[in-house]
Amino acid sequence: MINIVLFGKPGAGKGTQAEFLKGKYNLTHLSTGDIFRFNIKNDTELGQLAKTFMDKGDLVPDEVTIQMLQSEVDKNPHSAGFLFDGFPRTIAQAEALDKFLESKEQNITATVALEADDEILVQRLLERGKTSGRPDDQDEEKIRNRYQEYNEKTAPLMQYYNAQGKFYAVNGIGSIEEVTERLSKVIDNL
Ligand code: B4P
Repeated sequence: MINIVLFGKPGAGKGTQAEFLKGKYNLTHLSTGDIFRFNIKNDTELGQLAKTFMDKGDLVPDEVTIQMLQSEVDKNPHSAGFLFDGFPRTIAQAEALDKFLESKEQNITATVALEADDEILVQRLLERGKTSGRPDDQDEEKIRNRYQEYNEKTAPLMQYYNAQGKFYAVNGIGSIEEVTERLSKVIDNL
């Protein structure tokens, strides 16, 4: 069983690459961003709460996100492994994930980061914003806030997983196929 964390700045291509990797490695894909957006679309209580944070480009509070992720994992008891996309995004989330997996006698196999320069990613998100309808992609100030959140709260996770000998990074710039190839090389060698 392998459990992979797909890591990277907003717009690095986590969601894009997860679409390919989940099939290739038979993993259950859990994207916290997608789950929040599903709840927003269906106007659930969780969606209404998440929307107030996401629309500004802020992270959704840990308690809510952790609980939601755990219940999604529990919905897939026969999974051959998970691809965590956009989770964890804080040290508290990473610690909670380690503890939760340990309680199931599992662990994170590897965290693989997609690396890219902020300015290229801002352009990608503004481009996506023209068609995605996502409020957090349409305003450069909100996009910049997402990078600030990343730098303050998410970037320390590189050290967290590095200390466990589980951190790998690949270049996220290039064609989608080239990036999939780079990620596959890392996963195949785990
Ligand atoms: P997410 O939904 O996780 O997404 P993301 O950061 O926008 O980007 P991703 O890296 O998946 O980019 P994508 O493949 O789509 O987060 C959104 C928000 O949800 C967060 O800001 C936060 O508020 C909340 N949230 C989610 N998880 C949370 C958590 N754990 N805790 C708290 N809050 C949480 O790619 C982006 C664009 O680039 C696309 O248009 C794509 O087509 C393009 N692209 C991808 N790869 C490319 C390539 N190789 N070349 C050119 N373009 C490429």
